[in-house]
Amino acid sequence: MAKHLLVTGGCGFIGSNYVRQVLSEKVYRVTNFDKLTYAGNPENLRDVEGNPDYRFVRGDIASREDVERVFSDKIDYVVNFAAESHVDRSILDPDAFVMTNITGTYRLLEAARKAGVERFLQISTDEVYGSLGTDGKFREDTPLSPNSPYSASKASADMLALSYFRTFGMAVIITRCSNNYGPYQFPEKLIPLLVTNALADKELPVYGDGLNVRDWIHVADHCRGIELVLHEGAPGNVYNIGADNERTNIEIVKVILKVLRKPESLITYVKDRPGHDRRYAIDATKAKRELGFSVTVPFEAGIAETVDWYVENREWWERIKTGAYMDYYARQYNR
Ligand code: NAD
Ligand code: TDX
Repeated sequence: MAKHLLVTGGCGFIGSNYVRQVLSEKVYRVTNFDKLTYAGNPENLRDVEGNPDYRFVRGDIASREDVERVFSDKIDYVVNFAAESHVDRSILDPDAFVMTNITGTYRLLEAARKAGVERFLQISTDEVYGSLGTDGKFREDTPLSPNSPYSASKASADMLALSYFRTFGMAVIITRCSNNYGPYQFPEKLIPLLVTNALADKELPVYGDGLNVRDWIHVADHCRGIELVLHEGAPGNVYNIGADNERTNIEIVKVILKVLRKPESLITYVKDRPGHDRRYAIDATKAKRELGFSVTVPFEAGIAETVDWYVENREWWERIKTGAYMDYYARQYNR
């Protein structure tokens, strides 16, 4: 009998890429449990809807009843992607971040403990480590020092998850990945925002001096890392995932303008994000040494292919960018 994998937040960016990848490579029964917030888009998985091994259940991870309902079926593995994921929104209104990222993770952990699942993988982020100066990288033993309501809520979820290993012996594992890029990313995040604005000849907003550094990985490599950690990772452990690919934001802007053959005059420096972390860099040595993790997508090829995806899927992002949520958000940020 195929194992039953519960993926939460599978209609979002990384979750939808992961569901598509595992359905094409593995024999699982996959349940995608998603609230369908502004960031959850059923279009992202339209192509797998007819797959007999796939089912969608709409529900909120922070609702005890919704979670109990989904756990009434036997579940072997949980991969928790469901989250409020955008730092700028957490600055405007942290409420949903606390509800989903902390309470929601707690509700899932509790249901998974009662159900006796084999493995529970919490998808965390490098942002829980805070901000780096010019040298060094985040290792798994770097102290947590989150700076935004988003990263503080993710760090809280990590602490809860580890407590379920230490207290109850549940097989909880955590991944902390660097910034992802690729198809189906909501166009509020830097790369899809830049690409879609440039395609519409709109300004490209760059926060502060544009010299903040992010460490970029293609979403397909992140998803392969998650699958590896889910099966090979040691319970109670944290694994960093990254591609050793640090870039300043302004470098990213220039690469995208070059690929699209658009003028640098579109670049507009805007007011900085409050509490803006200066630099992230992930040391993924542990996952490489212990699990044989490696990346397969070189940045130059990955970014060109990603830009092409947005060029070819204009309808997908135009529908989002003309929707109510984007209007609200755009008003706050004057875009
Ligand atoms: P996303 O915002 O694109 O998708 C989040 C998904 O979760 C959406 O489908 C949304 O509907 C769903 N969701 C939100 N609240 C929910 C709730 N209460 N109950 C059920 N479903 C809910 O996010 P993403 O970029 O795909 O990120 C996925 C995960 O990966 C998050 O946990 C995030 O913290 C983590 N992460 C993201 C990145 C990145 O670069 N995007 C990097 C590292 C880690
Ligand atoms: O318009 C913009 N202009 C700009 O200069 C936006 C949206 C962002 N930025 C800067 C801020 C950051 O330095 O670009 C960088 C990347 O910003 P985001 O895309 O908002 O990502 P970040 O804040 O780094 O967080 C992301 O990576 C870690 C994801 O959103 C998180 O979910 C993940 O945990």
